[in-house]
Amino acid sequence: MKTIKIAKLLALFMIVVFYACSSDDTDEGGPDEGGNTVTKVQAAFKYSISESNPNILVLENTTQGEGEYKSEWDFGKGEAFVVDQPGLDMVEYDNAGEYRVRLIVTNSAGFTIAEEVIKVDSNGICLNNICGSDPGGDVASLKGAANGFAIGTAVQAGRLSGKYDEIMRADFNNLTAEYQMKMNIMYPSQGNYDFGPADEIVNYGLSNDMNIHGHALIWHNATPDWVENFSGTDAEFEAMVEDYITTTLTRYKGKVRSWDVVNEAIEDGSNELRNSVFRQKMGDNYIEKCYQFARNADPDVLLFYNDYNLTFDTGKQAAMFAIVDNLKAQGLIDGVGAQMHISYNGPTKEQIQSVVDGTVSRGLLMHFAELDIRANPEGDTNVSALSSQRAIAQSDKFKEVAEIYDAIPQANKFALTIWGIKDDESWLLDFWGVPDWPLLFDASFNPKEARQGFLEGLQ
Ligand code: 9MR
Repeated sequence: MKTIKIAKLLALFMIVVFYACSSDDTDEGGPDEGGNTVTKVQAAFKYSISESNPNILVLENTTQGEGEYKSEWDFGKGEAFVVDQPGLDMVEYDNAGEYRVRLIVTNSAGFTIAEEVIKVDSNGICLNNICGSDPGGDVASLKGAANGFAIGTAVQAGRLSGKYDEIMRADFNNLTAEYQMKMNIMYPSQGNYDFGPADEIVNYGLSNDMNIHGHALIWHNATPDWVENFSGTDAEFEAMVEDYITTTLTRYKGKVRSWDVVNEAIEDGSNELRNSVFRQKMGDNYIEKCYQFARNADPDVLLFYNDYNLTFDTGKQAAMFAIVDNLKAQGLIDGVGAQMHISYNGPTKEQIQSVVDGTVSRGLLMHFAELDIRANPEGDTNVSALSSQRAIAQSDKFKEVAEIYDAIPQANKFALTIWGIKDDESWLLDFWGVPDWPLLFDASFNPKEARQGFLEGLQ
């Protein structure tokens, strides 16, 4: 079993190749000694993790340029630059931390830089920058079993200690605030931001080597009253939204890895854009405006569009991809969040796969967000406990979802997020008003069969 796992992991290391992003200085080039115009050479490199040693980064200089130029590496360790050698360069990272790897290419016109940040943990270089995974090892933890993607949970600032803390540190490496990073909480009255609970969550996550997924900047269901009843002009409204997005993203720059910028913009039934206050005041293109504000505020943060019922509702899925394609054409989106509020008996595997396929074919990151699996979707009010039959069916569905996610190409993997820790605190209980047990842990924090199924699906 373990041999198979290791072989699978090695295969994975071979396919995962990362392309460094490039930047250059402002110099546009100039004449060489012969009077010919020389242009700068654009630095470019790929990297992968060594098949034989997870602490070794394998670098390939893929720069292509005319004439004389020099390539030098900065491995991000605070050491002198190293001149690039023909063939692959190997560099070992033995200490946990974050390293900025840069390739600097210089000619007579100036220099350009390609760079990539890598993360290292006790298991070596983190695949896809997701630390805490050790899929080749004997894994009992969810995050440890996941191949190059994060396992997330929804979290609240009041639930960061005791058993919550114990479970989160053991199983999860990605956090989404369940409600405290939404506009009604972070911007309760005009001109007064309150980032207290959000800060607690972000700081907790960062001090435990977890990624933070910001959720959700613009959502019609978490818009404060003062915004719903905004008293200024439309131009003032838009300036206020820009200030809100800019202030929030600037505060969490380098801390929050990704944001749901607009959440659930599609109207139920019609699949038209919801007529939210944002649309009314900023116009039909309010979505792209919000993503542009986010991109401007933090060009490095990953931007997602997040919505529900994208699996079985093909009309809604098409409407979502239309929004996403428009954003993508302008370079304003990095990923799709498909909320997975599902049931033990549906949607089908094929329906779930369809949203994956659409996302992968567009070259975007896939987030399975907000996963919970209803065990009582019939709404039976007479059931008082989760039957063993339903527990198994639910566990099988968790396993299926994990398997579907695990099979996504590495370059499109991001995170699979469970919407809460324990059954009795799921939002679904209030929402449907019937008994249910939709999560991985029971009311006493005991792992359920669902957790076992999910773990097996990841392995
Ligand atoms: O589960 C969340 C609940 O605790 C909050 O009170 C509510 C309002 O902020 O949001 C719930 O989460 C929602 C998520 O943010 C977006 N998709 C639907 C989720 C359930 O309503």
